[in-house]
Amino acid sequence: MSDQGRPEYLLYCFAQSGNAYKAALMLETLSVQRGRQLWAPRFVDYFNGETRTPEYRAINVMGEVPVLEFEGQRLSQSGVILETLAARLGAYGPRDEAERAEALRWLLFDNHKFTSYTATYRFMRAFAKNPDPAVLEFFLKRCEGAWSVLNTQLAGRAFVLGDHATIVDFSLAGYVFFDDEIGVHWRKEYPHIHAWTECIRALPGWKHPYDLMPGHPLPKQAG
Ligand SMILES: N[C@@H](CCC(=O)N[C@@H](CS)C(=O)NCC(=O)O)C(=O)O
Repeated sequence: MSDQGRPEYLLYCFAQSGNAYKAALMLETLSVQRGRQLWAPRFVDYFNGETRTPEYRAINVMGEVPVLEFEGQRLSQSGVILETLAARLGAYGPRDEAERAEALRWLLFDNHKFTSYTATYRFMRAFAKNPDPAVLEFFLKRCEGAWSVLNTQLAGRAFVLGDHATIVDFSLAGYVFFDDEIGVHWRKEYPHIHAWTECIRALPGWKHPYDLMPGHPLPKQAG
């Protein structure tokens, strides 16, 4: 808690954002483990265009969620947020230099391929009106490539870097609990990803994104 009794971290987020979920879940598990609420959500009305407003661009020039606010600072990019939280809170960070390089390797893979393709595919499938089937098919193929890579890495490991959860797990887990909206059956098609999602679910404080961040369900569209 801050001196004013507010949680130390304010996370700009909304329920449908897997990128925000990465930080929200890390903060929530640490809140439960430490017996004090470390973070509070600040709802961003993405579906009504808030991230495109000049006011929001003044908060984050990239116009994206998540943003983490603490001690008068603001950070964006989930990978930077996770890495900063790990250093500040002394949890889920890499244990040595070799693991630091490995963590960065997986964070870059996640941001370039795993989350980015999965998030785009899920957005088109779950939220876009009349998505082009050829575009959907293109993104599904890219997703399948990325999902196969992670499935292979997870064979014989509870978590991505080994037997302990790290920021890499929170990063890669941004969208995996939206499996119904993605239309993927982890247990049947990617069994090691399925086993890993069970390990993440078992972390004390785990919640589904829709139960952790504000804004679900979306209001029904008029007309
Ligand atoms: N690489 C960024 C991706 C962030 C991102 O794409 N956020 C989405 C919500 S999940 C967003 O705010 N999109 C708004 C936009 O692109 O206009 C991160 O890891 O934080």
